[in-house]
Amino acid sequence: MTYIAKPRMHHPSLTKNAVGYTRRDYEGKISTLCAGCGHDSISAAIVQACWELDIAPHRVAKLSGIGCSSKTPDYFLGASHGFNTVHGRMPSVLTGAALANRTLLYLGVSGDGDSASIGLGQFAHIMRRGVQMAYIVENNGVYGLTKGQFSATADRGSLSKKGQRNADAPIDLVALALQLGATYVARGFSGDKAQLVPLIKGALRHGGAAFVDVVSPCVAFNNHAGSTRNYDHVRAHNQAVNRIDFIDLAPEINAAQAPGEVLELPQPDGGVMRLRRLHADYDPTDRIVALTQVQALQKAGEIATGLLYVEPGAADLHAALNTVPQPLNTLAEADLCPGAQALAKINGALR
Ligand SMILES: Cc1ncc(C[n+]2csc(CCOP(=O)(O)OP(=O)(O)O)c2C)c(N)n1
Ligand code: SF4
Ligand SMILES: [Mg+2]
Repeated sequence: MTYIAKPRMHHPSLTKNAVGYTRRDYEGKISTLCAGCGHDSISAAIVQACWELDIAPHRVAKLSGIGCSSKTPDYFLGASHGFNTVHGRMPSVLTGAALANRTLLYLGVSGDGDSASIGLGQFAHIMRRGVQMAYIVENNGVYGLTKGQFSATADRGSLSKKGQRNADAPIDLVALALQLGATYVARGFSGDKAQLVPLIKGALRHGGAAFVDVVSPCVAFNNHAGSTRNYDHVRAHNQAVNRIDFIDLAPEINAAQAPGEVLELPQPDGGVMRLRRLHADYDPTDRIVALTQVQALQKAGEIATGLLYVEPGAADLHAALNTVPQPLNTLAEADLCPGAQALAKINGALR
């Protein structure tokens, strides 16, 4: 396959963010995905989120598995660190990288096949360990790359392009992430960028395991009538429970908003995330309520989107293990070796 490189020239008047980069600096190679694939819209949302958050591209490490979705890190953040792993194994590689160097921002990109089929065990353990990351699943209900077989997230009773009915119960990654202890759980739709960009920004700012499930139609194999992942079906059944209006560092109450309409969530970096409630009784800080309400909407045939759960002061794996702040490859022998006396003491305690 030949890649068409984008021209490197920037117009001098392009707007720069606070760290001196234009939006173009967050792009990657030209996409080779099918025209209209939802995954390309998610790449554009990631570019927008990182640019707006003033994240320097070289501070990000993007990791993925195998699939059309897992190819997308080639199409955004071309100046970031990247590792395209084996099918379903992105979480363990991300965990290792995050443990070795906690100074980078970790962005995991995966597909529903990659995370809910072959990689389900890995998905479970990265969520329960609380690895600090933004983990995005580009969920189309099929294995797009291998030509449209049902994935484990496909709804029971939905039809394949050739008319076969899916007999298996679906795995809902949102419900799983909630049960497994993820501390930021959201769902977006690739066709709603205004909702998706703030959800990704919130995940990148979160202090623990952040999971974003993005319904992302596959136009080649899963966009027909009878599929529950086609653009029309998702638009008709998308039930946003809230909207993140903005995340900023200077909280200011908007007097026009009714009491209780805006929920303010303090962030670890001193900022405040503000949620505009769309369902008055939806409480995104209560894990059990979130799980119940997401499943109730699902039973009614609706797709709950928005910030479904957040634990504002969440801790991560580094806090649990009490690790050093420096990247491990910068530690000298003196930092790593406690000395003969300390070693003798440890050995003595084990006798
Ligand atoms: C170990 C292994 N098993 C199977 C495959 C074949 N394979 C490649 S991509 C894929 C599924 C991808 O589906 P998904 O993660 O949903 O990504 P999509 O293409 O739909 O974005 C499979 C089964 C593989 N590459 N490696
Ligand atoms: S096969 Fe489907 S998932 Fe893959 S690029 Fe085409 S539309 Fe996207
Ligand atoms: Mg898929």
